Amino acid sequence: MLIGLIGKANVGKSTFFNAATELEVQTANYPFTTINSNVGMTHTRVKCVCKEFQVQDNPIHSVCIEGTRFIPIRLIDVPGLVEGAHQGKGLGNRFLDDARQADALIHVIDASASTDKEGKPVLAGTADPLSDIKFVEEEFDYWLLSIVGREWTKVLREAENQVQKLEQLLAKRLSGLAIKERSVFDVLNETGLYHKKPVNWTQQDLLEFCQKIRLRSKPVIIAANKADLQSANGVIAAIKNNRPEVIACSAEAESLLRRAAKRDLLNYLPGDNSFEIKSGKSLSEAQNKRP
Ligand SMILES: Nc1nc2c(ncn2[C@@H]2O[C@H](COP(=O)(O)OP(=O)(O)OP(=O)(O)O)[C@@H](O)[C@H]2O)c(=O)[nH]1
Ligand SMILES: [Mg+2]
Repeated sequence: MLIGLIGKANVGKSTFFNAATELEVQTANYPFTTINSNVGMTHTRVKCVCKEFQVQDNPIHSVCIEGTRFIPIRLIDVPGLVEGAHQGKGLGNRFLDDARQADALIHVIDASASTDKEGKPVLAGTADPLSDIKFVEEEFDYWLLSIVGREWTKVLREAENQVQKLEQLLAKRLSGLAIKERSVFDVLNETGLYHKKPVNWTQQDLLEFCQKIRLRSKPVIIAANKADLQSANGVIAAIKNNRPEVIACSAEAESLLRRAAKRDLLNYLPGDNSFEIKSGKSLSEAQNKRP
């Protein structure tokens, strides 16, 4: 399983990646810190069946810690997007090619509203994370459009020949993106494009096809990052109204907790809702400031 971390520049994607993988890629409070994609391993947690079935852990495939099983997942951190990336703004959107095999996406946003559209730091609470979600999704759709629409005349010719069905022709273009013929078929039907000759498709038809294929083939959750900052509270509540898949998180807090747990200062398993300071451990004043 491969999960792609996408989002606007400077929202905390690489900090999230570091927290999840325990690697140390560069992070900084300015846009385009990441120029090349990073790949690492992380885990998803599920309840283990070891106790129920009285079976032993098989550490080759995953790890069980106190009844919680950690299943390995590959994570890819890509450079940030800005509005107009498909027209070459910022670093453009071609680096999304690195995440083309992703089975699902985590769309990281700066829920504290402290970065503008270009990812530059601004006063917390003054930016617009809701419109960021929209433009990042649009940039993703434009990237898909560049793949589907490349040498479109070739598709038109092949469609005229009728050797292959339309869903086969389009699925061939999308095969490198882990998108199946069945999904293409369903989207063609859902949009009504199945019965419209490709020669009559408008640019808007192509874009709508790309939007629908993204929604179907790249499930996404929104990670509302920087939730440790007060300005994030109202933003997260507002996003939840129309995007219930949003999950509040603080990549920086997660990093700190993991490091402290490694140093045996805390009882904390990655993904726990809370943590405990181990008895007998004395923390410094700075460490005592809980995230
Ligand atoms: N308060 C707070 N700051 C965070 C959090 N996560 C990241 N940051 C800060 O946000 C800034 C940007 O972090 P990065 O991880 O470099 O962001 P990015 O999205 O990878 O940025 P690009 O690679 O430039 O697109 C850094 O100063 C981080 O310390 C968080 O959970 N809370
Ligand atoms: Mg980065």
